[in-house]
Amino acid sequence: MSNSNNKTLEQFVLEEVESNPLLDNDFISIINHLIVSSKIISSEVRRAGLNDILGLAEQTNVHGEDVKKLDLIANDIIIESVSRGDELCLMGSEENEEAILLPSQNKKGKYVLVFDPLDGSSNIDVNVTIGTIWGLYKRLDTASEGDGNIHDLLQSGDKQVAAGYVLFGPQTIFVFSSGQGVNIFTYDTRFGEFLLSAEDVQIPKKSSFYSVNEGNAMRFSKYLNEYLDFVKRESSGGDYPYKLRYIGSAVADFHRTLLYGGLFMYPMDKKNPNGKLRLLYEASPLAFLVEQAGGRATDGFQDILSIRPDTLHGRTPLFIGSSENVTEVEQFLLGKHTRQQE
Ligand code: P6P
Repeated sequence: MSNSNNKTLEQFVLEEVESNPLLDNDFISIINHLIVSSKIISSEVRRAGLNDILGLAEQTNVHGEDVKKLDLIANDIIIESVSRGDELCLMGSEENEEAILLPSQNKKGKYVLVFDPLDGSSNIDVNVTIGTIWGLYKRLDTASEGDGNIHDLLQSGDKQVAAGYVLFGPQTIFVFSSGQGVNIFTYDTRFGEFLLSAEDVQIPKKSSFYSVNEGNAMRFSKYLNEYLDFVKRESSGGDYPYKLRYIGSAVADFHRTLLYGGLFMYPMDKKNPNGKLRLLYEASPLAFLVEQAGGRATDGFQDILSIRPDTLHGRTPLFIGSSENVTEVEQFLLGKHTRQQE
């Protein structure tokens, strides 16, 4: 991971397109739309306590979950921003039950965008880091010029052209990869620009952090609880016990895992056999990024990037992070863990 000075995200993307034949000017435009929406959402998030947009929007989303006002605002900002261009032919959002068509007057492009406009929304009212997660695909028939269809959205994560997230925390940062490594840009309010702050980020191969809501442990499988017991035991080598960190905002828990290493998981349990996180617009984009950084992401048994969503809002268990930490939990889940405590 190297730092760089004063290179803006726009300049960086221009260079990427020059070096990657799979990318084009439409890709540049889409990133620019996401930059604009991220700056506006950042402004709304930072003023949330002042302009009466905290609290529930007296609505529930397609999953019956209480929707915070900021969720809706962020959703509208992203849709409005990307709809200014003609690069997309369809969108999918956590906040919309159905796929989102572009305005009829727009020429339809060859990309489709999926996103969770504001992940971690249960933390909005208590000023904990939240963020936007997005994934970008080419439509299945790039020669088509009409609206996209649901099949253009329901693609496995390994088909992503690019993926990223924007974290609204102590800093506002824009993290993305177009398949050439993971890069981090920090928003400098002096210039109103995202500036490159870390290039080609690599996740540690192994680390002693684990991240899970242990409050659900009574609903976890026997094998997963054996893993949770294992990582809490003292070891002579000093690698254990692991340290538990859990924010309850997947995008923030993932970002810490990307930089410090270890394992973030939202497992299956007796009440939620597919876990809680959404495959298309949460797990797949994060899995794309972690693999670009040298890490792994699985549902416990298969790579996340190989799973094709059946529906727009389908859920998946998620085990994501350092390659050795993911493999370690996988061995327990498969009942194959034999190494005794050192
Ligand atoms: P729990 C936030 O609401 C979210 O969707 C994810 O960002 C987060 O990882 C998860 O839910 C937290 O869920 O059950 O631990 O509160």
